[in-house]
Amino acid sequence: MYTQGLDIPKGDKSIPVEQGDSPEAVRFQARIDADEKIEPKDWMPEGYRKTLIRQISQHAHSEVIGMQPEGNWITRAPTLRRKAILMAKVQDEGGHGLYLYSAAETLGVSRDELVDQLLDGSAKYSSIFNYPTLTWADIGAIGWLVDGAAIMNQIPLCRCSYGPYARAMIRICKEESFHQRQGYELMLSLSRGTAEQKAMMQDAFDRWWWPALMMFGPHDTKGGAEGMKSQHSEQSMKWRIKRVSNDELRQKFVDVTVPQAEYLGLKVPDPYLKWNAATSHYDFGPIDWDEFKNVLAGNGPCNKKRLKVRREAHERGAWVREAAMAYAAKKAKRQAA
Ligand code: FAQ
Repeated sequence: MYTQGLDIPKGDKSIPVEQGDSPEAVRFQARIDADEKIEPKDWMPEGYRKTLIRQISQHAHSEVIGMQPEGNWITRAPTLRRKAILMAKVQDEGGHGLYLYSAAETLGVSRDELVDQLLDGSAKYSSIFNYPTLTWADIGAIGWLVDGAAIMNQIPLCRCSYGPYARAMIRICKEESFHQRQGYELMLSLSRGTAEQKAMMQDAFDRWWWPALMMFGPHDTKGGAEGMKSQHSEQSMKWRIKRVSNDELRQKFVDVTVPQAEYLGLKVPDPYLKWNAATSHYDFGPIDWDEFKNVLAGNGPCNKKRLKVRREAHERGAWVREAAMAYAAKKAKRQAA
């Protein structure tokens, strides 16, 4: 949708590979510093364009792969109301993927290229979607924690310097906010249920808490496993693609979520979790970065299954793409006649 009529030059040689301190680069950074939005046809350093394609496409892939863990429960939702909500939510995630692929396309890359990178396993998507949904309580935990973490990370992206990404994020955040609330409301009803339901909720919370904290990415400064320092934050913050650092967002998420867990009667699975009156934040224990690295390397509990399902869905959808292309060609021919 965004790309209609944009005529973006692919691999345009007039855009220098290195931003350096050319007059264009200086003007570009001044525009960023003045909080101006950068639009698709504006001059931009190649590194800025590549960083955006990487981040936006990873984000799009996450939304699309993220449909699977919850989609797994649509046929088994306990009531018609819950089923209708879950179907709408999963559909929303697919829609988010589409807005994001469209935003990435404005940077001169095609959706086909991006989808191929997902299917051949060379593109990343969020670590969180490689964990299984074992019980119905996982659906509540995902809405509350995963969408909760996603909103925490994505609200600042509404102020991202790149116009098409920032505008896509505004709509996405509105929908994510509904998703988070439905997840919390689901947990709230379990918290008022039987002892078995409460135990199921605690079990889901125990399994999703740490992976949710990993969603924010590596530490701003070195910590945990070898090499687990955010590589892109410094430059992305300078370009105002990212507005708040990984660790700051993670801390905000912990501070907001712990009281919500307590209200539900849940125990946070972290022996080091403690309110720190001096900093007015919760201190929390070390993240298992080896687990994170393992998931990113393709060895999480569900990585292989997620990609297999996605590849099969893509193959099964080939006839739809072919039919759409044939229809577009027929329409174009009629218009030309
Ligand atoms: N998983 O230098 P940084 C959702 C990678 S959407 C996998 O800090 P950056 C909605 C990172 O890509 C969830 N990889 O990187 C929903 C980089 O690798 P690379 C997705 C991760 O980009 C809910 C390397 O580590 N949200 O949940 C992860 O500056 C329910 C170094 O990291 C977004 O994508 C991770 N968790 O910061 C859907 C938001 N963390 O590319 C369905 C937009 C880091 O060099 C159901 N993205 N890596 O090979 C962002 O804000 C950023 O890209 C970060 C990472 C913060 C994720």
